[in-house]
Amino acid sequence: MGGWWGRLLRVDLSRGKISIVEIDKRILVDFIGGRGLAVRLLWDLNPPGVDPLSPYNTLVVASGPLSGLPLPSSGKLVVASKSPLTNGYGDGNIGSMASHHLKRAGFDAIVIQGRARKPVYIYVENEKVSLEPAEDLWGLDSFSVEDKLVREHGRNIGVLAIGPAGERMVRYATVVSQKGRSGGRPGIGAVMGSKNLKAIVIKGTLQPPVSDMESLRKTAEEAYRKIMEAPGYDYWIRQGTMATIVWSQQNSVLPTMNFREGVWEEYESISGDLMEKLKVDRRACPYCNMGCGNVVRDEFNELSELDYENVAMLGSNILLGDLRKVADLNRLADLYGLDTISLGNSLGFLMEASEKGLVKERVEWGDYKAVRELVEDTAYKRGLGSFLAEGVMRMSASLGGEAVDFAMHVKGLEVSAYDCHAAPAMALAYGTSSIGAHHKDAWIISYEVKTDRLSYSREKVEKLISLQNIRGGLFESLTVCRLPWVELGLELDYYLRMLSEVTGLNWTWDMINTAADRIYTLIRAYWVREFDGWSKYYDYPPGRWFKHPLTKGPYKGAKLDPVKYENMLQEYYAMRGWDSNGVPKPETLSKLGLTFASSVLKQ
Ligand code: PTT
Ligand code: SF4
Repeated sequence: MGGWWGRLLRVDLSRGKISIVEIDKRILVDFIGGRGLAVRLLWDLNPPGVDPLSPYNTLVVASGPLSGLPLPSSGKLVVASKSPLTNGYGDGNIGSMASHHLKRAGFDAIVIQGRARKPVYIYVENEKVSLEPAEDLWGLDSFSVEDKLVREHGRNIGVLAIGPAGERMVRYATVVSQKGRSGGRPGIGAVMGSKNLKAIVIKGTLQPPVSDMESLRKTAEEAYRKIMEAPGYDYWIRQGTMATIVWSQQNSVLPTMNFREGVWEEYESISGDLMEKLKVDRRACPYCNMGCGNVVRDEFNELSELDYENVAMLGSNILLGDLRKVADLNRLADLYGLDTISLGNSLGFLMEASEKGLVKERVEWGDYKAVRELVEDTAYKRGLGSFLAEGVMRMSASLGGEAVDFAMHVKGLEVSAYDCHAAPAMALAYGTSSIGAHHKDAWIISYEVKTDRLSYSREKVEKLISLQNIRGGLFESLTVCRLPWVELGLELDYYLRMLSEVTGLNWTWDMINTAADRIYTLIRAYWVREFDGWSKYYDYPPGRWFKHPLTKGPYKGAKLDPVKYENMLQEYYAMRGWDSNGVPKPETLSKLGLTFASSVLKQ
């Protein structure tokens, strides 16, 4: 069978022990790879209730069956662990040569446990694996680390690294690669830091196993061509995700003033059109012919790679209407290894708390100079930065009272850049996402704006689950970029074909949907296992969207209805086979081959 090596690289940093272990191919078929494989490994290897920042937490770096092969946008990988931000399952997806090299080194995933006594990095060259001293790298920003490692090992490597924020275990520290790709929003960079692990360097030269190379080559050629011939291709190449600023403004979902509003009069000051004028280069993840990395010159003439989420969260959400300044904050976030979405939320929360007199410090909306210092202080956990480094759930808990309502998070993960006052299905998508309030599992907002926008219909719940299965299940397990499908309409059947040609198995949509259900349900079981007193209220979006109506724009007066939201949530649970508290039922676990989770959930 092609697609998987059936081998994991295990590294115990406490003992300095490195081993290669076989993994049952049945598990690989059932969980596909990436996120699916990661949650299965975390379930097995992590002791229940483990402290995410302790040596006993496991960090997984996982590829998928299409990784390492020249297929459309296949150069991504998943980093996953128990999250120090949410205390539940956490992962992120990074476009990096590390994906190519991991697969070509002969491994499906790397599993890292323990804590090194002194800073180290892991060096993998096919089967030759070593722990290398990293005292001279500790303290460096994520760009300089990569530069240094490239000087040491040559250009033909993949690097995953942390910056100062990961070292100091900021709860939303990320893993960074290639100076502008960053993943692991729920603090996967902090987990690396807690292990004294500064970087992972991978060089792989093997040919991944493929069942039918000739057919695969033809399918890939056809798919690449389809992408380039898509009507939206030229516009995508110009703007990439930055086109979403205007779209969000038009649809009243642009996060503004800590998600108080969904429109902003100054949106043109951060728009995709303006970005085009500042654009000096375009970058792409490996194997991608859609290259959406928009590189601009920032306030200090430095290069910064912009995406919608970064610009909305560090622009409209904190009322900073100057794209070069926003680009500077974005570059700092990459250098330090801070998630821009959680950072933008934490800053917005602080500004609102300051405006309301809930903190003694004064931080004005849009005050670039103050924010710039605060970003650095957050990465280094200095002064007010130590407060920001905790994320909005903990910041609001320490202030108490009304602050809890305007802390924009679900399960501790800050909300990504779509306002939901007038978008009930998107609110449910955040509520039931597998890592907290992230849009990656279901960007249902694009469907919602085209249908009966304010309804809480059953169709929306069905659509949500099908999107979660494709985006959060299929793409996160294949570890392939979803944007050729989302943005340019590449038919999903191409992925089915490629998966069949690589593995030699006859994949059907039934098999994919069952695997996706299995993955989603095991992730839910993992959350329930880790939370004493789990309840459905963890699946509720922030209080603001229920209590504070929009005061501007086409949806002025809109807010969510708690009774209708609860009905929608119950419909969602019923469709997934979970009980009225969102806990998977024993028969659902059994149907999905997850009976091993049953006894744990019963406890
Ligand atoms: C992703 C989240 C996103 S989603 C964005 S912008 W987006 C932010 N990017 C950050 C960044 O940059 N620097 C930083 N310091 N923090 C950042 N936080 C935010 O992280 C990203 C692209 C994008 S750009 C999107 S939508 C798609 N996401 C995919 C996904 O999740 N899965 C998948 N199979 N394909 C995807 N394709 C697209 O990839 P997280 P990347 Mg990212 C700089 O990491 O944790 O998953 O959160 O990975 O390689 O940068 O590509 O408008
Ligand atoms: Fe990377 Fe963009 Fe290509 Fe996706 S579309 S693989 S995010 S460059």
